[in-house]
Amino acid sequence: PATTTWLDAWTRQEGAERATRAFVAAFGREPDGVWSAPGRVNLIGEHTDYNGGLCLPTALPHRTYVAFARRDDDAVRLASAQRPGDLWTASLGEIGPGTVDGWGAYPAGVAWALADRDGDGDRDRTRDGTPSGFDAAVDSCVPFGAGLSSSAALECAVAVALDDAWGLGLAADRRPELTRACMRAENEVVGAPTGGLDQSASLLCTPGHALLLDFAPDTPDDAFARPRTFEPEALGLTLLVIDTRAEHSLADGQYAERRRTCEDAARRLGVRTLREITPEGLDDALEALADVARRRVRHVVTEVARVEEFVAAADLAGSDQARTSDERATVGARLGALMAASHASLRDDYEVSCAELDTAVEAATAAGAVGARMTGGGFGGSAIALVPRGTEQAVADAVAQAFVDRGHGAPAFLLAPPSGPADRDV
Ligand code: GAF
Repeated sequence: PATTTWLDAWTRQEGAERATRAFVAAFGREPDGVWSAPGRVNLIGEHTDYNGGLCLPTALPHRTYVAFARRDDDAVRLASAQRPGDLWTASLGEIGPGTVDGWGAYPAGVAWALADRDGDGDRDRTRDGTPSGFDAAVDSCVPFGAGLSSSAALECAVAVALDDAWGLGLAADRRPELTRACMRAENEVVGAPTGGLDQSASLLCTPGHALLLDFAPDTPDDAFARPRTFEPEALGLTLLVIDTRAEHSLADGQYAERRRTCEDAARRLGVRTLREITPEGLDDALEALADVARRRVRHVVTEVARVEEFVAAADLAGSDQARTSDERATVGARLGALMAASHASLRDDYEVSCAELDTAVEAATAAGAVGARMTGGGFGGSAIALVPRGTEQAVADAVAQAFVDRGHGAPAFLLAPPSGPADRDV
């Protein structure tokens, strides 16, 4: 029989204490403070960010905690509770594209990007003068490699720490600039060609809401991210996350290949991004494309439309129009149907699902979920399911049993009430 493992989020206090302990053990002094940032799930809008499309993430209660202290010199020293005794070191001046690797490239890349905000290659001056080096120790309850943005959580926690340490003032009211720095770290220093969903979610989500992100190229910063109603509990539903524990990596060639196919198709169609293709214009666009590109483009265009429909249905959930239990059930069923359609499109047209993700979605749905889908980049990682409140354990048990029956390794489960963004803890 299957055992069902729940991955609980730490309290903010517990996370801060753990990171502080790791800091003291590694550096023999107290940190200046602790900053943290959440992982995310994406409710719908997958592989749309780098196509100028829409995404709808929520932040997890699971966070990465960074205990941090400035240094008087240029050194960057990083410790992780997951790798006791192992220090990652570099000097600030040597960090840049192609010069660092390993896990430290994520935090170091953020420091590089924040020290070069104008992009001219010279270090920008901060309020306190030249950016200083720093010591940082990391601990996290965001599961690694689970498609829940553990990398972005690390980048964004370091970004808000550096924002304070270097007196940049971006976290207060210019968070999209922090988002761009974290994206540059990931794209240019780590070398993963990701699209910005994860860093935006970790820096911009607000508790109790989903975040509607608009990646259309000319979107101004003040229209880029809008909090939207997402109250599954008002519909008698709970968001369940299923970490399949199937290996997932974004630096491998598949993600980059999908992105390249979309960019080539956009060029062929004479548009800046696939966002410009409307559902009405889709058939004409598909005629101009060969088989594989045709399916990839069909996914992107239909997925953007599904985000719009999902947002409209989720808005209804909070309105007077969904007062009776029948009306609420109709809205829940609509959200679920859109999730199911998104999964089918990612599986069949975009080809980024895998056996474990399909098992998770099928088993959750068979056990009563109103809808389920893979979330994040795919090729392993996590799925999400909207399940009737009170059935979380039963659905999780059924999914765990299906994994045993189909010979997959054991999955793990998380509860994911929409939570808060990157911030200072102590
Ligand atoms: C990964 C990437 F990092 C995001 O940018 C996004 O493209 C996602 O896959 C797919 O929607 O999480």
